[in-house]
Amino acid sequence: MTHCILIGAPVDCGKRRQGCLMGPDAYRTAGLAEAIAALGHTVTDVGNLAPAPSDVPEDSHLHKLPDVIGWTETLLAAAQAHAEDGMPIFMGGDHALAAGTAAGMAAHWAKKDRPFFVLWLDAHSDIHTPTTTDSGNLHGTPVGYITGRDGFEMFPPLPVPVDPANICMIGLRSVDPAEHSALQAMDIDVVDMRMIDETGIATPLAAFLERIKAVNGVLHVSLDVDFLDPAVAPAVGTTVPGGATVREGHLVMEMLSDSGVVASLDLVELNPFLDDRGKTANLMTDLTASLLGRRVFDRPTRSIK
Ligand code: 4U7
Ligand code: MN
Ligand code: MN
Ligand code: MN
Repeated sequence: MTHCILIGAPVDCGKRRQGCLMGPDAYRTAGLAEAIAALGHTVTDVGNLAPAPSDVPEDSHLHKLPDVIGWTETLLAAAQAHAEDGMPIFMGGDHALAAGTAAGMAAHWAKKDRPFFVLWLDAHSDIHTPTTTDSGNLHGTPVGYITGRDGFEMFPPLPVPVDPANICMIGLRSVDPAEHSALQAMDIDVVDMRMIDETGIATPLAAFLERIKAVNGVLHVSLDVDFLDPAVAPAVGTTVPGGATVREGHLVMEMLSDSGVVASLDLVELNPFLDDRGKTANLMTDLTASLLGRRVFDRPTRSIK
């Protein structure tokens, strides 16, 4: 039994297309809390947070920089405050929020002397810095921030960097040249769609989970809607064809559930304005239920002679 803490983070400043601010309420409408409670867990919804005020001036290239910085400050604090009580589930909001959530969780687990890992489920690597981003959209930079890359001097000081060797990215199929160089230099575990096609998604994920278990580590999962194929998850601004299937998504979540290492979760980039009769919000809710133990059968279901 897990105590789940639902935290609304209606962050909508990490990119130009608006709508992610409705994300937390779409998860509430889809029945996220009820789905988790039905699995025997306890759930508290703490409501929606708001960004801290920021003195940093607007930037001509970086979209809504002061807002992103304010949210980072709020979520750094919220993650550390709630991590003590159970499993924080951050209902986004765009992916800019993960700068605060993942860095806050890293700070919490550093105090407990537990090795900290991040699983990044995304079409994109989000490892830009304010200096390398061409779009100026800061939802493409949270991995840059949490790994302590240069260029984030105007952001809240990073409490503790995440070791790039402890990050695994699965689902990649849109990586900018500057991100490509950074990934190669940084020793991040990268599983692109081709590798998923060739080996299946379970093989690289199992290897990563074994590494975490071997050192008694804990895992923060950051699930971007665009990890999934846009045909099954249309409610996202940054659609990239050729994404994970519904079953690949569930398999990842079921394996994460079995591993017992997941400490916290981001649900990001859901834009309910672009959804098709709640289909994406429902799928993200079902995936979260799989992560928290929903099963059709306990394995093995039967033995074949
Ligand atoms: B998301 C992009 F150029 N790399 O920097 C950029 F392709 O959180 C996309 O993964 C970033 O959705 C996508 O703007 C951020 C682009
Ligand atoms: Mn992302
Ligand atoms: Mn993405
Ligand atoms: Mn770069």
